[in-house]
Amino acid sequence: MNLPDVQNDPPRTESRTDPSRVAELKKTIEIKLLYVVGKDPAHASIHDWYTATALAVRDRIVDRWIDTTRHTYSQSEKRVYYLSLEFLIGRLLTDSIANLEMMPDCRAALTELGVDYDAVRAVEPDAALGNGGLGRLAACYMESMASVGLAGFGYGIRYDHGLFRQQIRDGWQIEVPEDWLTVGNPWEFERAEVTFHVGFGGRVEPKEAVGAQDKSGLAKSAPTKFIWRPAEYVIAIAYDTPVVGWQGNRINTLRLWSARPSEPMQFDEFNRGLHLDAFAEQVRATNISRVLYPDDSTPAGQELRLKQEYFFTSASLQDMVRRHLSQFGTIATLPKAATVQLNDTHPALAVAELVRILVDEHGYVLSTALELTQATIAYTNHTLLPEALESWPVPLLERLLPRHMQIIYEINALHLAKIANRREIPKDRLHALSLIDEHGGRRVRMGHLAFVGSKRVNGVSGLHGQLMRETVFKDLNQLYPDRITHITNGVTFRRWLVQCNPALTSLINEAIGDGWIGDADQLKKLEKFTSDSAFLERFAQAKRANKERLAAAVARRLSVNLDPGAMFDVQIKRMHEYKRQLLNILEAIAHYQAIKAEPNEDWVPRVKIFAGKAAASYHRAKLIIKLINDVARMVNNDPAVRDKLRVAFLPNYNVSLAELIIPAADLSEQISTAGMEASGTGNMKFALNGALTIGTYDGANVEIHQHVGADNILIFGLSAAEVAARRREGHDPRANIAACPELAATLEAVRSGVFSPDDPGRYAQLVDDLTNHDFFMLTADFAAYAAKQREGDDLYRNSGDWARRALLNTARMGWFSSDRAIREYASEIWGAKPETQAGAAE
Ligand code: 26Q
Repeated sequence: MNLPDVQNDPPRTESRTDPSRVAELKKTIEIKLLYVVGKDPAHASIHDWYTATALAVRDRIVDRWIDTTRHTYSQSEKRVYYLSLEFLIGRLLTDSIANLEMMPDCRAALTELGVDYDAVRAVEPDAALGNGGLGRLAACYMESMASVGLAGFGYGIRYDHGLFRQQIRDGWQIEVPEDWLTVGNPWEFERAEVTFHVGFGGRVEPKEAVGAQDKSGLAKSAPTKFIWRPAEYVIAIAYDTPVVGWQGNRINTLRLWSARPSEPMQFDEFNRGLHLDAFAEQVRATNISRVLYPDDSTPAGQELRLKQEYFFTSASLQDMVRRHLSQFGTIATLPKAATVQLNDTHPALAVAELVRILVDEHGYVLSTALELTQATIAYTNHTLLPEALESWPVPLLERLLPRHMQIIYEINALHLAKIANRREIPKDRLHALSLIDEHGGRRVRMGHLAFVGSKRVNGVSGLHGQLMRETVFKDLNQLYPDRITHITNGVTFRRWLVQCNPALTSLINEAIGDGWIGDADQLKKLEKFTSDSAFLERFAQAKRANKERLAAAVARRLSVNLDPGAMFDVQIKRMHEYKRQLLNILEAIAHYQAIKAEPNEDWVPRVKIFAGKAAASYHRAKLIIKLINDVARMVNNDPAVRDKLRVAFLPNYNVSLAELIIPAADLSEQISTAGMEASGTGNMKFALNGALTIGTYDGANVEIHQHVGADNILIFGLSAAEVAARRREGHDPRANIAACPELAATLEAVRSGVFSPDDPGRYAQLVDDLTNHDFFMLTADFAAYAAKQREGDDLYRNSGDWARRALLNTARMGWFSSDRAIREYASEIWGAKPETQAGAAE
């Protein structure tokens, strides 16, 4: 292998240990174990060691954290508030240690204590405070804001219970409550002094009548002032978690709110013998932060969900306003000093709440308040699926948030008044532009509210931004033509390569140095190794080692043996019809039948790996999990195909499982119906780790195709425009099935119960729906998909060439770093300046 001289410096990241630092760390861990955990080393459990290690690492974070806070104050840095109901963080120990570049020291210190770091790491529960892509994106963005040097503040809810744990019993999904806090959370700091009252219900009273607005926009004497008298209050209490940026240069804060009752327990009721009633109020309050809603993309529409949304939005804005006033003394400068990013519409009430604070508490007239709000807030949309667009019944809002409902009406009036002077907008578009949906029961459209209250509205990939303009926000885009933009998602390479794939990371560091970890474009330097067969061999070996690691885990958990020499073909994500796990498993069945028909052909061995959770009430998605497991049982027990095809469904998909699976993938399945996946972020993690993508021209697959090059990705199927055209003109699944005998045979096998002999009718309805409706166009894409899979086999046969394409994927994925995405947000939306990393890297 030919390595250029300059890049031969030993990489800093997985560098050698420093004996004095190791000794110091060892001492701190011992002290934490003894005095905080209260255990003697001889009797400490692995979990005790984990807590002691986390606390020792945390000590090294806290000083820098305080420095960061001071710096933000003294430099008057623009603050970026990222409001999200979900932060899908995963584990924090390796994340913190790796970003502080303490990994070798930490391993050594524990080894000297007779403890294995990997065992310690593995007992940390995942912080699963999110459902999927949107929540994980928030976590990646928090890490990148700290890494590129932005004063980012995350705000969300500290759920007692994160996303449910998934068990598979007899092939079916079972949901089990998740309990991440019962073992204690060493990363959080309770801020008992940081509390806010959040009101609900009650009435709105006129306060005083006053005159007209003066020049400053302050309402010296506006028509009438109102005051909201809530019927009840809930207290929000802050819990802070430090967010460690790359090399620890900056430590930002993730502030999560927990709900507490504002009224003490009712002693009079208790004394009257009403023991349970006495606690009812308290239970009602604390329920707000009890559990994450597990519906990915289908709003549950329950009152408690709306309460969660307002609870954390109100507490966060109160905290922001308090901080701003204490530093600057006037709210008028808020948009200059702060910006609020709404992660989807879940915090969209921020628009009405900020207007309310400005009008009711600071005396602004509504139009000026709205202008200040629009200059402060921005909104990211993550989905165009009609069933995922949030809206709330007007009567519910009137009851729970009467003042906000009033303000929403007033914002709507100002907004619709704009149409009067716009001749090009037909007056019959009023109903489409209105914040209130009048079709069958009046509802507030949260997407419209967020749009109207924001300076910018962004999609999460180029295609998604375009579709926003053409579909859901078509009318609003006409009225506010410069508001919609797009910022293609990114992922943090520190977690999704450095931490999860040490084998590949050290190979990369050896080849090009480790500058790429803070500057992802440098991965480009790997391109010159595509003609270096020794390097390609080592690249393939790293992949092989990761596959062996995964195979060992699968053997332990599922008692299924996977051949690391086979192609690992992976689809891991939430279970959703538009993501088309069904297309994947049907093609696997067709392939299985082909192998059985021609057992002596030279088949490329494949392992099909699935993982993902279904929303508890999403029966179709749960049935597809069952089908995958039914197929797995049959295929894995069929001696005729044994070494050619295996199917495995890995239970309880979460961030930690993704970190194990992604580095081991050869082929990444990104096969959504075109136009339906806003971006995807798993697609980026796989390509970064040297998997080839098989995918539709959808979401960020479009941009991955542009970056890695057409030869290094397998694109198939209808485009978004073609899907739309078929939907308009009528789609004929029967014709597609008739034209593809393999598909017809596959569907017939599934329908007739070949895979469900215990219940032959189990899949009859499923197949019937595909034959008659096929909303997600599986039958339209099936033949193209199957052909692409065989093309993939042919590429895989030439292992050296496969490694070359895989390396090109890694080398060309730099643009998909969340550092790039965050810098785009900073310059195009937030008006914030990332601190240059001066003095950071020596
Ligand atoms: C809304 C109301 C009530 C209950 C639940 C919800 C809810 C919860 C989660 C609605 C939507 C979500 C999650 C959406 C999501 O994850 N979208 C994904 O966002 C990713 C990051 O931008 C994209 O990459 C994915 O394409 C998109 O599907």
